[in-house]
Amino acid sequence: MASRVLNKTLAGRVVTAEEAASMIRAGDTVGMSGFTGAGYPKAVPVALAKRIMDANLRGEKFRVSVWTGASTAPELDGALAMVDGVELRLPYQSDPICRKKINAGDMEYLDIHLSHVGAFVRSGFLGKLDVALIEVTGIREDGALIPASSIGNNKVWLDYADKVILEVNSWQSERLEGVHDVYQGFALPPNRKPIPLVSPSDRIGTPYLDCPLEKVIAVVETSSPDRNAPFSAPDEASKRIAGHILEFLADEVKKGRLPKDLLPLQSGVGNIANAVLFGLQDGPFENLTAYTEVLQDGMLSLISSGKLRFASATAFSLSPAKVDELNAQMDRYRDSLILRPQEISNHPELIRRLGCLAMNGMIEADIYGNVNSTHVNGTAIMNGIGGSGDFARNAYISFFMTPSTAKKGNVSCIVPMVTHVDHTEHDVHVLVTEQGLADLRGLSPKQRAERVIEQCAHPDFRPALRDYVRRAGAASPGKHTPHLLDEAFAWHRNLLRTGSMRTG
Ligand code: 0RQ
Repeated sequence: MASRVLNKTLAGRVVTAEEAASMIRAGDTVGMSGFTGAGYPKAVPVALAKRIMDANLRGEKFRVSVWTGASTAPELDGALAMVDGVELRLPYQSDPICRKKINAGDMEYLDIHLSHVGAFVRSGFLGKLDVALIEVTGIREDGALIPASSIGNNKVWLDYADKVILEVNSWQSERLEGVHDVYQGFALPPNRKPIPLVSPSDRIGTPYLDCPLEKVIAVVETSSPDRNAPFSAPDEASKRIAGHILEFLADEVKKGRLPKDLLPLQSGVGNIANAVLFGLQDGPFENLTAYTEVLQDGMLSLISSGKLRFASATAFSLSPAKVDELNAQMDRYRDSLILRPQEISNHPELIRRLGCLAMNGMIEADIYGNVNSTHVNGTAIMNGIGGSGDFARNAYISFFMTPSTAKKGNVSCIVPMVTHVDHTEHDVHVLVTEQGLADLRGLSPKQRAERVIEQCAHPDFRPALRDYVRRAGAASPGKHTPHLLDEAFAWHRNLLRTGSMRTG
């Protein structure tokens, strides 16, 4: 296969993954590409993990700090965590080995809003970036980089790293060229200007990433697929959650509070998000748009059926079958989608301006509407906040969704007080479980408690929650948000002790 490194200078810097990995030093901070398992480097992290393992065997400590766009894959997060090679990780991960190391206290983890990462690096808040390790689809003759299946933080890594290593992955479709839109106008206060985007389809940048050639120390050629998981059909609870949301949206349109074609959709990843997208497929809404982080199978299906007019994101997260379909029909899809840097896909200014409808998963919510998206029982991280905070705080309507129970029905996902707060009662407009939907807009805390329990809690846990509210209302010293603090946490203590929130 012909090389995709068309620039002559960079063609002279092609090396093996092992040679490239040898250019990364112990203690370096490495900004890697990758967002929800798309567009992450696939060869150098594995070679680096091998190098770290060899160093460990010699009794030497060798760790790096890893910054990415969001979650990556076993070849990156898994491989490096397995050899204890990661000192600090940011901003979002969902890797089981990483999770274990973080929760064991063996890896530092900075769980920050996805939109903040670029700005924090530009401002110098996170310290120095030594190396950028970026997967691209190809390098043009003029040295311009054709981005891959995600953009994430690649621009900021390329701008701020001292040295750059490029992985040119021939598995990525060459027809991705032209899909991306890389905004060039980032600035720090007091020089920031309005970002000129008023519709999800606006192009405000260039199709390529750029990087001074002298910074590129190595180019590695690869040919490996993204971590594309096969698609699993939505389960019954997810379908019911989707049904409640679609009914609610139709009612908002009827009341004149949403236009007929709704507002730009943001949708998280996973079973429930997919179920909502599938529901939209059969629903009454036409001419939809999406302004979101991730384009999953359901989004592409909505585009191909003509329901979704345009989708803007920073990454794909597709099943192998959908990747094939996308690549085969890229010319058709190209006019209907854009991938942007995550500083733009998740920008609060733009989310607020567009009036996104934000739909994200959660671990638990409390009766007053505070949401925990990240921690199991208050201390152990699951994944991270990801982009949910960027969207929830700034959305036109912010939905949080979960099955009403977890762990075979032993754990209520509606509790008196969440053990960790990612989204406060002020940012949460609508809670949805398979039991029903609680519209919390315009309600006081006590009114919210009643609605959340009656609409969202599982019937098995409703009596205990009602009892809690009644007794808290009587005994709580403050009557605005009544609580019995010891008892609120007894729910979680029971879970720690017995693995269940059920009493008796
Ligand atoms: O654990 O698999 O070990 O049993 O949490 O739960 O039901 O499979 O749900 O995959 O949709 O994830 C909030 C984690 C939900 C996700 C979260 C346990 C449950 C299971 C997963 P097991 P499910 P999902 C877009 C926006 C934050 C980031 C975000 C998430 C596991 O949606 O990470 O929104 N969100 N980003 O058993 C104890 C409870 C539990 C519980 C669930 N109450 N107590 N365990 N679990 N509820 C994407 C990006 O930003 C990139």
